[in-house]
Amino acid sequence: MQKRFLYLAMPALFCVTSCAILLAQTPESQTAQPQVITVNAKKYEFTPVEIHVHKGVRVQLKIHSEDVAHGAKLSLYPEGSSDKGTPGLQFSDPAANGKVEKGVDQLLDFVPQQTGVYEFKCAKVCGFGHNRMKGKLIVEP
Ligand SMILES: [Cu+2]
Repeated sequence: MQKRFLYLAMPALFCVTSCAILLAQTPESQTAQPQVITVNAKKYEFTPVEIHVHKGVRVQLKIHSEDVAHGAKLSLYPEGSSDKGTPGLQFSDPAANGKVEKGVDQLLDFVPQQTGVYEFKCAKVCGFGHNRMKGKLIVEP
């Protein structure tokens, strides 16, 4: 009888313990609700072309291409910034910035650390107007 109880109790105890450990380990930045913004990209514009976010609030930009493959590459430093030390935008996956995969929405996940205007431009040569395909991310206090 006691053995049977152990067979039942041990897996349950294991479940409860591992769940508690997982919950305790999740950093606050992952549990905090990010500001999710969808940006539509088509030849040769981003909509919206101007994005307003707040310093310290995690942002998820979803870049959706409507025609050919586009993507966004965000400048890591605000316009006019001479300090090239710590980036003003802190990406969870820096490699995602400017990475374009055909048919897949690009996800840029970051926390703005510094106020200012950050330019973003199309990260994939998409035609004659590619060089003027740009937008602005404005980080407010
Ligand atoms: Cu382009």
